[in-house]
Amino acid sequence: MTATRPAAKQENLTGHAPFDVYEIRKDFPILKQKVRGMPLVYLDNAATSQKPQTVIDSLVRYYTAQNSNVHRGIHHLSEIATHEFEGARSKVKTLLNAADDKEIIFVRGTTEGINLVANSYGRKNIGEGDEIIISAMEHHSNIVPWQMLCQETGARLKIIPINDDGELMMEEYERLLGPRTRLVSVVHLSNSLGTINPIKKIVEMAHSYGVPVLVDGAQAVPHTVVDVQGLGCDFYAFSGHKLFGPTGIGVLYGRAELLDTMAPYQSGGDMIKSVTFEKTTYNDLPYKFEAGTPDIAGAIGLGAAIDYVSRIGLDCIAAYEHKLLEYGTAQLLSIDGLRLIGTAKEKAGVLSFNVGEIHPHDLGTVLDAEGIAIRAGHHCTMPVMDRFGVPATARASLAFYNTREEIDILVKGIHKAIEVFS
Ligand code: C6P
Repeated sequence: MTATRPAAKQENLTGHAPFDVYEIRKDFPILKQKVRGMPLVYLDNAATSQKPQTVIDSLVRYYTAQNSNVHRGIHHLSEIATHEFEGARSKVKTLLNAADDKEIIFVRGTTEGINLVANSYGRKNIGEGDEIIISAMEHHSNIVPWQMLCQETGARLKIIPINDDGELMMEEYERLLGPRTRLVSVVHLSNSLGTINPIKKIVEMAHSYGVPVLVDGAQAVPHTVVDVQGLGCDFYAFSGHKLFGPTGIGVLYGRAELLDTMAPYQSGGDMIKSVTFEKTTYNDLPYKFEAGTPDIAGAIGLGAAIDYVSRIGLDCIAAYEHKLLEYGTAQLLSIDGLRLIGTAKEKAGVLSFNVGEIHPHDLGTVLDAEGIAIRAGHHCTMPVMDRFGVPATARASLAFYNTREEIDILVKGIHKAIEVFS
């Protein structure tokens, strides 16, 4: 967008190189677009984020000069593709601070990562009368796989409730943990409330009962520093497309010790060592869980996205976004009749709100006419909507390329919607 650049354009946020949002924006070609004749204001980053030129270039380079299947050929191109693909795995390992590359499994996204654990770990270790703990702020992809497992096995789902600010009620969690608990699966950063959950504490409490923990990191990985060893979690899932990478690629981190005990989720090529009609021997980690030709270009693009955010620094990104969230919160709360949903003390860049009696879809339509992209709906968290007694919210979700000027444009757009509907 062509926002006027404030005099003090550079901010030194964490001791990294000065963070210049206007320079950063130049790396994202889509942000230069006009939408409905207006400069695009993209505030739907929780749904999917935009891609820097380096990610786009990595895909073009792969398909132009490197395209080949991985782990199969002995020819030159296959060696290059395999090297790049496995290089991307190492970048994910470093990003998450996993102990070993073999703990990084490429999947389609967070949804597939959770389904993998439910189907493989779940089917083996969870039975009739056992309990799985999730929370009231989960995305449907961290509810439905467990419901299906419960239906199949006779296990029961237990829900950690949330308070009026959208924070987990930790004393209730403590009450739910017990000898029947077999797994805890919680979101790190809520996509509809912005709440950042105390994962380290959640893991410590579960582990005191010998219970493993899966973390849905779909929204956390693009906006915070994640250290799976520091958190102590057993599984951690995220999606490449929310981390400024391509769609169709994601990651399931799993502790090798647990992954080794689990059966393959899908079967076919690449996940085997040997096959006869009598017997098949499975491959080692991580290939045991990667049946068929993977999304090679997607993984390479994800690697490029990791390089990009690492150069800026995820701590720097988190600090910038936090300031933007504070600014956005203050601006939105200055609007008469606006109700912010999700006011946790520990919060990241998600602004979910309702304005008077205006339906979020109507609000979204007025904003769209101004070139502003937000999401309106239940955000695949219908139980959160029920908890707060609303059918839907309007949601502006931030990324490090968003600016204060864009927040101001959003606020102007909301005022326009109020005029239209009053
Ligand atoms: N949330 C949103 O607009 P996939 O679709 O597999 O990449 O990610 C699923 C998912 C899981 N957990 C959380 C916390 C999420 O936010 C999402 C995706 C998008 O909020 C699309 S519904």
